Amino acid sequence: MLYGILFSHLFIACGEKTTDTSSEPSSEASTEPSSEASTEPSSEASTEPSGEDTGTGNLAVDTLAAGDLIITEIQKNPCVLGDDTDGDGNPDCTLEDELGEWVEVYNNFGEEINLKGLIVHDDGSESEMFTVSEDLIIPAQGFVVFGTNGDTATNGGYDADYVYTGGDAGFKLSNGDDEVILSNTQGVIDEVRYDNGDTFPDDKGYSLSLAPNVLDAIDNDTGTNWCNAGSPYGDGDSGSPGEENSCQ
Ligand SMILES: [Ca+2]
Ligand SMILES: [Ca+2]
Ligand SMILES: [Ca+2]
Ligand SMILES: [Ca+2]
Repeated sequence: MLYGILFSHLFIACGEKTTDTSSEPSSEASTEPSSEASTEPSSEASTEPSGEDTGTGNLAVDTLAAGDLIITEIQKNPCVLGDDTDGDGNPDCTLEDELGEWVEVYNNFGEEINLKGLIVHDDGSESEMFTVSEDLIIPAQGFVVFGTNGDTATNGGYDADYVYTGGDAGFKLSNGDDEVILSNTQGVIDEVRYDNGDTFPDDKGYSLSLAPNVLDAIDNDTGTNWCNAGSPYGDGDSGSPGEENSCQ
């Protein structure tokens, strides 16, 4: 092999086969790139003007403006009540808080959206955030569930559409007061700032649920528009991850 290459180089170097070798590659070079160049860019260019299309038929997250997504449910204090193991007369949580947290978001835009690039964060330190790093389709008038743990055996028994454990995902839902903020490069799409039970519900094992008749990114700023979830899921907590809310 090496000898062959050396040999052909020698030939070229000696000028023996200059006409032969120069004619062959040049004809290949002249036909191939030109045909590729003529077809590829034009097809790409024709899809691009359809705007923020992600190439898969769904609109990109940067298309969204304030109110186009709505935070509808926040499981800040998952619990799954079990036996009274510490003997204080009250049943104890059997689910580790940080393994069972999740947030539900509703697509109010009217068209399917690819949420890749959505930034989910709070008002605190920069570590309390994550960016959706892969394609994540939210249907029109549909939901996605962001979960801290995708294992249904240890997360309280719900299906996460996107798991934010690991990487830059230090995102936690305080059991007191905290914020959930959805942003793209244009700004904030929706935010909810829940308090420590002053106006928002505050019961362990029940997700904070936006009343189903209040599907609005402004109205979800008001604590009294939220309720304790009215139906059980998974291992026994109450909530409706991925489905329309109900109130207790
Ligand atoms: Ca928590
Ligand atoms: Ca937080
Ligand atoms: Ca809001
Ligand atoms: Ca729900």
